[in-house]
Amino acid sequence: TYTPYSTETLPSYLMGFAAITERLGGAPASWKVKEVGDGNLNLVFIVDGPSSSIIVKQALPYVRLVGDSWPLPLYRAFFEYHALKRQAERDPGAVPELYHFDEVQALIVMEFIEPHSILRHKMINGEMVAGLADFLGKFCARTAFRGSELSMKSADKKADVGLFSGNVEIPAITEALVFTDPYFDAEMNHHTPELDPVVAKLRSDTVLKAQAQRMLMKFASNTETMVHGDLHSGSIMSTDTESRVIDPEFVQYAPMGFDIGMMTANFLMAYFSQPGHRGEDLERYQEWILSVITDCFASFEAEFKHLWQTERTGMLYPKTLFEDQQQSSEAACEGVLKDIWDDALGICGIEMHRRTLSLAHNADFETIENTAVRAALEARNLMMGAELVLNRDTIPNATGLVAMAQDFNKR
Ligand code: SR1
Ligand code: MG
Repeated sequence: TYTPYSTETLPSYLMGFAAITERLGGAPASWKVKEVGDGNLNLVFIVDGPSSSIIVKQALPYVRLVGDSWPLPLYRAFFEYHALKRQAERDPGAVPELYHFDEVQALIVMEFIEPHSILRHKMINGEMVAGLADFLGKFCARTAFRGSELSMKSADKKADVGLFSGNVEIPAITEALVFTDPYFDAEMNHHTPELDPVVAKLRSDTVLKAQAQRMLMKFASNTETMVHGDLHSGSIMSTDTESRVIDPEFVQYAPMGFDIGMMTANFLMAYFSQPGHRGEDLERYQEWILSVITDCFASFEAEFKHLWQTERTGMLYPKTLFEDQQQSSEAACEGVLKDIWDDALGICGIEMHRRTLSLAHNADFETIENTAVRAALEARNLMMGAELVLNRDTIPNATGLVAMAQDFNKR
């Protein structure tokens, strides 16, 4: 039966697995166990042995952030495990290596990624990460392309959509918390009090709400590819030169623009929140964040086009239709990229709203203690989010997107 482990009880569970014992080295009594979960849902342990360290992630049967009044199925660990396996195949080296999965205990043992730390904390501290945009653009492009029928056999893709459709409650969190709750006075919502007038304006905008629901309809029913589903700066770990993606328990099949759109929103929130965190190097650091956004889209586009040319083996846009027509194939690829861009901007705007108005906020803004300062920065974020949801068709490219951010940053 399922038992949530503690720092005291975990070693006796782990010592039952020879490969784990060998990996950690030494006697179980010498292992040091820390619980470090700072996310909203799970237990996360670091186990240090004389030879190496590992991560043990165990799902709890409820939402940790809220408590046992909000039950959540343990089966999400099964989907996270399968997501990690697929991401490792689609972008080798991008995610932690898997060592062990226990479905009954809803528990995954995996690589301890060190000396990396959570990107969100690095950005709040004003630290730059070389190669970040290139890595993330490629990760989004490779997982989007290789998880779709541009690459996969149609039968395999459909079987996988079937497998992941067994996950209901986790997408339901996104459907409510991301796409719906920000736009009305939902029970678990909260926002900085000084934002009241801006929030009232957003919630009275029926065109905005209709657009958000239109994006929800796509998210819930469009199974283009397997997305990470929660790709924000808390799901990325970095050193100054190297990055990895973690934590895909919100995996589902969804539009190809979802991950890059959500990630961009989190970079924009890092950007808008910076005046609350730093003084003299503010402009330089904000410019770096914007360069991550433009470079990320450039890397995404280049990699997607490369995969289009070299790995288009699925039933979508088959080479038989385009083989002697290089130009029409390129035009078709541009069309797909245009749809991804449009979806990414829509998701981006909605994510900017939900992290300021719904249940789960970002440390980028939350750690700004002066609420008047915080609200002024959050207002820029909210208004730009609305502009993205309402008028994304007027933004031609990432240069236009960051120019818009610079404009809102002056308001
Ligand atoms: C109740 S879960 C709240 C949020 O935490 C996760 O990290 C997801 O972002 C989810 O929306
Ligand atoms: Mg998470």
